[in-house]
Amino acid sequence: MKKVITYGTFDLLHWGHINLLKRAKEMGDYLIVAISSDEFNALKNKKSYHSFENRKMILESIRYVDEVIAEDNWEQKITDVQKHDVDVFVMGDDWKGHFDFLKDYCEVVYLPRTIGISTTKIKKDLLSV
Ligand code: C2G
Repeated sequence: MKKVITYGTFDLLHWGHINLLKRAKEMGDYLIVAISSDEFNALKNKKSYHSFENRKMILESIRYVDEVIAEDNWEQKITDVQKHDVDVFVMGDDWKGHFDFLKDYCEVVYLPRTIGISTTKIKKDLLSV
């Protein structure tokens, strides 16, 4: 079984996230999503609208997602890849190059981001309604 992993906050889930999750799942048979905890979001200078528990519940309901784990820090990726026997690490290409150190442990793939949508854009657009 080919296992894929990806990481993110996935707040205010939108079609750009779904495009990423769909393509990530198509790269294997089993997709793990490591979702940023509220505390880790603070480290990323992000404040989620939905709590970790609710973002986790939403992600677990998506047909492409097989397992959701917590992302608590920047350092856990190598351990995650080894512990979960991951074959492919996938991220949107806004992260291109940032995680190349994982190439010693698994395949690393950066997928084109979906243009025209982001959680930040949603928040901004709603403010101007
Ligand atoms: N994404 C995308 N297209 C968009 C928006 C997001 O492909 N229009 C992708 C991002 O590239 C990322 C994933 O969806 O791979 C999740 O995006 P975020 O929730 O913004 O995650 P981020 O804050 O980038 O956290 O350790 C890695 C970090 O946790 C990534």
